[in-house]
Amino acid sequence: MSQNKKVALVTGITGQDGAYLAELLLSKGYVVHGIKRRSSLINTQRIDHLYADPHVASNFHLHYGDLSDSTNIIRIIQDVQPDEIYNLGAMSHVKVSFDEPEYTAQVDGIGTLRILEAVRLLGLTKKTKIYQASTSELYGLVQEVPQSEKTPFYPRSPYAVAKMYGFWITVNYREAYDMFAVNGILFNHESPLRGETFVTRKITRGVSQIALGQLDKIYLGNLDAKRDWGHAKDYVEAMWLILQQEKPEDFVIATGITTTVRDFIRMAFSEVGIEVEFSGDGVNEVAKIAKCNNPLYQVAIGTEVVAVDPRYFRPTEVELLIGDPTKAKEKLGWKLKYDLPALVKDMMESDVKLFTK
Ligand code: NDP
Ligand code: GDR
Repeated sequence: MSQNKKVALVTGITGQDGAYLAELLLSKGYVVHGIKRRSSLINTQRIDHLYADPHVASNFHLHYGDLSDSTNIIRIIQDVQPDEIYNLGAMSHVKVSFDEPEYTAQVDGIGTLRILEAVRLLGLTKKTKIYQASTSELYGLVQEVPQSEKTPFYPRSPYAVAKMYGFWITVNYREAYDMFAVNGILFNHESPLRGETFVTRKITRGVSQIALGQLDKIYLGNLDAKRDWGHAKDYVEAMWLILQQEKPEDFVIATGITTTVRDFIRMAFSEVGIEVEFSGDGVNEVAKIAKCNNPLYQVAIGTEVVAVDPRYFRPTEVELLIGDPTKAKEKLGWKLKYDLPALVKDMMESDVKLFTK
């Protein structure tokens, strides 16, 4: 029976996007293979429920692997013979990439080449379609707004530079070997499954804990940074749509709306009935409780709940991202189900529940 089903291989399956994408592909009847890294503690929390469901269990398989290991990648692709590969695996933290630049280049840059070259060497260029997880970080220092498929790149971190290699090697293999290899240039997307050190999740976790009396303050970096935030569930749908096109093409996936980190904080507090007031200049800035409209939470007016800590500043920052999703809407028929308020609500509900337990 499984011979008639499409087979997908997902790198980064244990991450935020890997988990949502695996769920989506299983719901569409795919056989899904994922590559996970060996770790000293179990790292499959985001996908454990996919094993638990007996209806999908036989369609879901995990392989140990690492994007820094060519032979391992070749062997897995040879065994799996995928129709579609989603290359989501990456050292995905921009700030950490300044601490681990060489490793980031190995995994995010050369890792992409390893996938493409494995498909080519194994003679799968006509069978296997490849999705590369490219990023709005490629735009870096603002060249134009909103940013579209035509906007020039100016990467601002070792992460973005590594992803720039990933982007162009994907384009090059498409042109050189006539492969269906494409980039989704995805702007920031978040969810209750977002890693805890990315700013949105750090905020929703922190705000939930403050409301519940478990934490005094959140320390953050650049509150002026502006991001185009969407929901990861909507964005994995776009990944799938990009691989279902007749012609291999790159697409920007974004909401088209940008918001500061400071306003995201306001929105998160507002979800638990708390108003905050900011004062200071971005370096010495703090936020204090101005109003609490929710009797469930005992937070005193005037309490300082957010402070800036320069340790979270980046040596070179990306100040403004705002994407133009016109091409994706027109050609893919891609539609957003979540706007920013719905995203913040989803994340806050999930984190309040998490910490209430
Ligand atoms: P996560 O950080 O949540 O997940 C990254 C995944 O990559 C994890 O499964 C991680 O494994 C895995 N990984 C890390 N290093 C390696 C390695 N050496 N070999 C194999 N796998 C590895 O990221 P997201 O899910 O948010 O993002 C998915 C992809 O999309 C990434 O490539 C990211 O750079 C890119 N992207 C993300 C955007 C976003 O806003 N979320 C926007 C644009 C692009 P482990 O669980 O063991 O750490
Ligand atoms: P980003 O996401 O760098 O855009 O990369 P992140 O959430 O880390 O930062 C967004 C903005 O918030 C500012 N910021 C802070 N960031 C973090 N992590 N922690 C803080 O305390 C903090 N305070 C302020 C940052 O300076 C930045 O301007 C994400 C990742 O998912 C990438 O893999 C992906 O490619 C891009 O999104 C699109």
